[in-house]
Amino acid sequence: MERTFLAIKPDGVQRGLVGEIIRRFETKGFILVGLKFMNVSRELAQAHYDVHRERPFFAGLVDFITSGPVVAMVWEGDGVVASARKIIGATNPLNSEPGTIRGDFGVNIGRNLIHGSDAVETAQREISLWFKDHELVNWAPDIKSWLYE
Ligand code: D4T
Repeated sequence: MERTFLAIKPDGVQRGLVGEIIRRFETKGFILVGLKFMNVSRELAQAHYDVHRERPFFAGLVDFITSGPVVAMVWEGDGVVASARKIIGATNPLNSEPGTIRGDFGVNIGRNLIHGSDAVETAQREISLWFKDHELVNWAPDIKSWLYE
């Protein structure tokens, strides 16, 4: 089944939004398969944001993601990559719809609370960058037949 990588950024952690953010994916019906609370090394931050290496905001992005602990997660479910991006909202919280995480809790593009993989291939790359195989839990919740036909 499809998987995505999500990370609650240091602003989400500092603002006490960890439970609120996780709740949104959990109650939607996605399945948590990986979770860790961690400080991010500059090496990992640079690898994660490699596509933005030439962008003017790259250095600030690396400084920010390494500035405090983050919650790194892997979630599973049909269509979870695109659906999680909808739950998260547009990159700039000022443009994010109310009801999305960024729309409800953010006001600044440099403090947009959470990262979510933007495509299935990106998710695979990010999951293997952030998690070792043995850190992912393969399980099926007992309620799965009430989530999927
Ligand atoms: P992430 O990758 O954090 O989930 O964000 P998005 O996928 O929604 O957006 P992105 O990759 O284009 O940007 C990554 C990260 O950089 C910050 N950013 C972005 C910024 O500070 N200034 C900018 O002008 C842009 C475009 C916000 C998210």
